[in-house]
Amino acid sequence: SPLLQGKRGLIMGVANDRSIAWGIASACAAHGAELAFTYQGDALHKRVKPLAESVGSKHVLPCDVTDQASIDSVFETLGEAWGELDFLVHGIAFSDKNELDGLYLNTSRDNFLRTMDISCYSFTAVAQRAVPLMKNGGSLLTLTYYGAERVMPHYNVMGVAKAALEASVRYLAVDVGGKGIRVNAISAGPIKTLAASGIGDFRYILKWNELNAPLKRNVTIEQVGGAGLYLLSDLGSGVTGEVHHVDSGYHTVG
Ligand code: 0WD
Repeated sequence: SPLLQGKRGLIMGVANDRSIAWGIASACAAHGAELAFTYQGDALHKRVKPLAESVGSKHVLPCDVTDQASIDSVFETLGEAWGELDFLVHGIAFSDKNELDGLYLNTSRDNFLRTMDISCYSFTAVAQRAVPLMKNGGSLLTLTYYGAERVMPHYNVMGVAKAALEASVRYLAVDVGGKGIRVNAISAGPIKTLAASGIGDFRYILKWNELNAPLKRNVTIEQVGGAGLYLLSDLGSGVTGEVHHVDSGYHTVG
């Protein structure tokens, strides 16, 4: 039977049909969830709107997570339309691509702060607004990468931001656990998306993972979607504060 029947979820970070957030959204929709989507900027609206409509979504809202007023307005709208929220997916990250190449040593202060703001703090910022709407418990999910744990070529400041994001998953899990709200991250293997195209030598990283991961292949957004469904639904009801690897097993050897 559908795992998310009667549940309502907000999906943040769909840029197109290759986005990891879209893989998770598709799995949730297939299991009966009612979804709302946010998009960043007018250019992405025309891509996200048809995707959202294809899964019957009535709420497609602009949100730039660097702008607190824009975050507030999303949760005001959802509060009025739904009154409550069951789950949230955060698939948002950004860094200047000039610094996703070469040395971490050369990271600028401006890009360090911007990367941390968009890729780490934004999850805490949306959690702050989502928690009051999770009146019957809930599940918050973000996306991270192995570069948080080990040095990966060119991942640089994004690895530092993901390490902070993973720590924030643990702190948030403790803060909201008493309300029956769970907080987890999926550490996905490399997938060719818009955001990944900014990372230096990404094709090489994909090939490296394919050759060295235990499963000898890269992961798909459908596979991340399956793990997302588990963490967002009652199947994952005993799991919180976790960083779950969906990476063909690469973290066991890398
Ligand atoms: O290999 C990969 N693709 C992996 C991605 C491996 C492991 C983890 N991840 C993570 C990413 O770091 C990110 O947190 O998964 C998450 C989703 O990324 P994605 O699906 O790879 O990338 P994409 O489809 O580009 O979606 C990320 C989106 C942005 O897309 P672009 O490419 O336009 O930057 O994050 C959104 C935006 O839609 N975004 C913002 N949303 C609101 N406000 C902002 C912002 N300021 N900045 C970026």
